[in-house]
Amino acid sequence: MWHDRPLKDGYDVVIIGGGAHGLACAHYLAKEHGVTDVAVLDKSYIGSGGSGRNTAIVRSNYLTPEGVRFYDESVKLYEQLAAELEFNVMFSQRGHLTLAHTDGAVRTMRRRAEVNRLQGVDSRLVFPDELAHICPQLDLSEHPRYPIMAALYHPPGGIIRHDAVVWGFANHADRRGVHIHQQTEVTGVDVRDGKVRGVETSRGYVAAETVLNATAGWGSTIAAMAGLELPIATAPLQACVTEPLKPFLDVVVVSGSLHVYVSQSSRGELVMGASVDPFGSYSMNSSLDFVEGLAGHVLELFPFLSKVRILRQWAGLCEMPPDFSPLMGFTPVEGFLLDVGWGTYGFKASPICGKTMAELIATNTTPDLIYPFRLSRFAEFDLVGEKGAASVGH
Ligand code: PYC
Repeated sequence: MWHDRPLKDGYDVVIIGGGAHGLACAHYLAKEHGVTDVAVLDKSYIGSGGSGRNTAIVRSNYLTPEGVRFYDESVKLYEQLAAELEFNVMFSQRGHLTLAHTDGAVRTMRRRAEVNRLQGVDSRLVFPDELAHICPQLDLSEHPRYPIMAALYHPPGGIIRHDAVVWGFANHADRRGVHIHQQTEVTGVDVRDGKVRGVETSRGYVAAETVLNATAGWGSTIAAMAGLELPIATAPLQACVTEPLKPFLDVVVVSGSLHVYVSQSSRGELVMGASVDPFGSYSMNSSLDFVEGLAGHVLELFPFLSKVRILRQWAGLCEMPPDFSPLMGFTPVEGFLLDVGWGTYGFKASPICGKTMAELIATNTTPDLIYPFRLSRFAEFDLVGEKGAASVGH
């Protein structure tokens, strides 16, 4: 799928982070702009960070017009990705339900539905009579502690095979001459006279005109190496899967009030997660507290799952900016660029991040689509408040 090549002592572009974002950027740089003197560096194996740890949900039913437009372009790229990468990424647009259990949540879903519609995104409010057809497995009775009052229904949303996305981008970037260096940790960023000059790595110094920080969890750590303090905090996000079950759930179900999201993978496992851990940390340990809390909430939605066993659990790292929108683009350090701060939204944005960051690098201009996510928005009091589109509370 990709080669081990010698690490050169310099590249035009160094991308830190061999996840879906970094590899997508390398792919689009090479494919659409002919920029191939590119190295993607990862301190572990590619896809070992957020790209391999997320719950593979793709959607564009966000709250702000800026967010909806951006994630919608990502969904469109995902729709063509298997053909573009000649690799089955198993994108299943099975529909996405965000349940509302309170009057306040119904109001938020109504607002999201309106914003989505105005941006041309298929998304609408549905009530229990229709929900009974879309997802008959849900407990729609009055018995749960928080009965389901309505839901935001987003038919184009769904799930994808996240590893396949990473491998497909890596394969195509490699075919066009990009160097992918695994087990190559960046330990320093060389900045002189306000401009980036290269990076220190566990395998030696690498010079570069442009350095893109495309890491998840360590975005602020890498930025600090370039002398930048970012307004983001890192917290673990845990997830788990059950033993495989016969297919019964063909829609993604999310409840922000119950802090839970559930989908059924092509292997039959239920893939489930909750909110980020309630403390800042770089730990990727799993906890019993998480599965206990999650199981309680899942059983409020699907009581018949009470005998199902958890097969495995894991954690990843999320970096949360105060407005829950990412940090993309230029920084005060010339040549040092950001694609970080994805909170719990990172994986679903991978193709459009790669495409827009590649355009920014090749043209030295910020594409309109990502202008709202510039770092300077904090100093300019121009935030993009996207917390209301989070799948779960934070
Ligand atoms: O935003 O869809 C989402 C999501 C699901 C799990 C974490 N984030």
